[in-house]
Amino acid sequence: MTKGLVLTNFWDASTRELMLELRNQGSAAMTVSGLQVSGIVRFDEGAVIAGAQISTSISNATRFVPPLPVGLVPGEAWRIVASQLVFPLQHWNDAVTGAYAILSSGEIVPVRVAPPVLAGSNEPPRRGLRAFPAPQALADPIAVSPWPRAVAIAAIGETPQGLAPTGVSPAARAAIAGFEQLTHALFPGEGLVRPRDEGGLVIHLEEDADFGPEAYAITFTPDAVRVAASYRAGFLYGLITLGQVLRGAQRFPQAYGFPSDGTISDNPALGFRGCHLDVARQFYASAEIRHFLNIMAWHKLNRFHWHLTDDEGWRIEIDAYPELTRVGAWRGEGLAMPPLLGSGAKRHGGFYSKAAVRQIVAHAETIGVTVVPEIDFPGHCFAIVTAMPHLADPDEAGAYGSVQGFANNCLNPAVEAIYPVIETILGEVIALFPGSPIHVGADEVPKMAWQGSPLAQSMLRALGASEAEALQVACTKRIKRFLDRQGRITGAWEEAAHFGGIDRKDTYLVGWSTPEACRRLADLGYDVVVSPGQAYYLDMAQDTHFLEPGASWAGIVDAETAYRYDPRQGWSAAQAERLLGIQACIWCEAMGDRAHFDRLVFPRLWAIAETAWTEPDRKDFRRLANGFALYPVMYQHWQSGASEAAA
Ligand code: TNX
Repeated sequence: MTKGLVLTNFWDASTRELMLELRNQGSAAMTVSGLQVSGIVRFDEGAVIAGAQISTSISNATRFVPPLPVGLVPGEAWRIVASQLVFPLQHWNDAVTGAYAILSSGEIVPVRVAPPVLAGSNEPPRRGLRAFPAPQALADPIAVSPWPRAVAIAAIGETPQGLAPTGVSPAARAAIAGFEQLTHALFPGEGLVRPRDEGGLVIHLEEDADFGPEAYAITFTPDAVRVAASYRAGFLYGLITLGQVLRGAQRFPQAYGFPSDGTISDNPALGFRGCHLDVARQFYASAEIRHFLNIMAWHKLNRFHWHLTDDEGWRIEIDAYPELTRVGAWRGEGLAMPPLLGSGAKRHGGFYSKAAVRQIVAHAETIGVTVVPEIDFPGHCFAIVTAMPHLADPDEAGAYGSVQGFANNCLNPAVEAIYPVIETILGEVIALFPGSPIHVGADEVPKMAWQGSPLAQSMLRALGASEAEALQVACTKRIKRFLDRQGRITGAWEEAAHFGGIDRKDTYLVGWSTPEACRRLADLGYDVVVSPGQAYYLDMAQDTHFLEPGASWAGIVDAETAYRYDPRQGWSAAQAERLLGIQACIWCEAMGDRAHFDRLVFPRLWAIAETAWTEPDRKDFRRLANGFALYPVMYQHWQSGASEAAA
């Protein structure tokens, strides 16, 4: 039962003070003896707190206690002021987003968190997607993104009522089935695919031996359309192009049409066209994942990097260790995992059962997407360490902290017992993702990790090294050898190249810290997926303004900046041979509010998808942006307020 407690964050950018005001807006008096908060903001050691003391703190989960229980009659407030924060707030979503109070009776009471207030401003914080203007008539008369390799339209004809694809080869038929599934899911009730009897224009899918796996060609004539391809993916992409062209012509006839004469021939610039989603910080139901996969497929993205584990949660069922999800998938008051990143007292979270994973993998396959699971070792392991505390070095003394403020959040590479556990976990994961690369993390081990572990220190001496990262790489090397034996490609973040690095063969690394770091991976002989935070991290804010959501440690990235970034810029021909592709990353610290998801992910994902597919000299931001109003988004959270409607 809510009792009318409301928490408001007041941020003063000039003094860098955050005031948390807990007000009793109910009708009964209460006595409060504690306030538990979570959000992105952390009240690290060093922060100066007035009005309360911190009684417990794990990353962003903080419990404030007053010097004496605070009696709050209706209308009264308890104020806590924090200054000298190690990470001052940059954007409004950095504030406290989840809270509950502990009454002196011991009762736990939910607290409603009001939108933050910025000192000196009466503007509301921005949430949801800016509306996109209706497309205008530009030089290119068809709506397609990513833009194809070659487009030659001789005439625009009448717009058909729908498409009736037909084909006899197994590849063509599988593509038709995938396309139907995709359009029905993304555009229910539009009748994009319909039988001839209902006005569907016949689309002939014809197999031709000369096409690459994802290539296709379309020939338009007044009576019929032909799609030629050699493989299922090529047919599917040809159909998606036609589906986009049709929707453009139907919805915005002033801007787009459907050709009656002409050709499109197409082939992607890059083979690895990825998007990553962090389901550990915030959990996403299977239905959300399926919808997101559909959105990816509509823009011809073909790799889904599923970040299934992190400090804040373990999201995949492992039969051998049910505690991983029993403990690691749920956060809440009184649970081993505290409420984090906006979750409250009530048990919050979730995980994917094996059946759910199989369904998602099968669905992805149907629409041309390979799912790459990531199980992050040995860093970012607070959830597994919490679920399996016996994996620590029993003689470890002291504590180290991660960038995200978790203590002792890594598996210890010097503890032999971790390896059979890792192999058992990966064995089960491998069985769920037939043929996929397996990404094993290997990122962000704290510099001070394992300093108090005698086992780790003697392993370091044996390696002749002094830095924790050397142990991390040794651990990843061993995991890599296991995956080699299972016949799988190993994926990892860029840190796996440090200290000599893991074996190059059957490996790809995702570069994330800077564009230069990505290029260096190529120099070291790794296949590289380029995903620098400065261009492709979709949790970065699109504007410096405090009331704009997002993070900014890697920079401010609007859609045009993301689009103009050229992943090959400065690469030599030899380096470029190592470029597998690019990937957007959706880190989800801020996505507890799904309005942020829509605002941060779109339209930037479409911009990155076009860079992945379209050759640099064919890119055109004006043409791409002209079509934004056509593309499906996740949640339909649109920004309210007319003044910003046409940004
Ligand atoms: C860095 S990039 C991380 C993530 C965070 C992200 C937030 C990388 C390998 N690690 O753990 O979520 O920044 O932007």
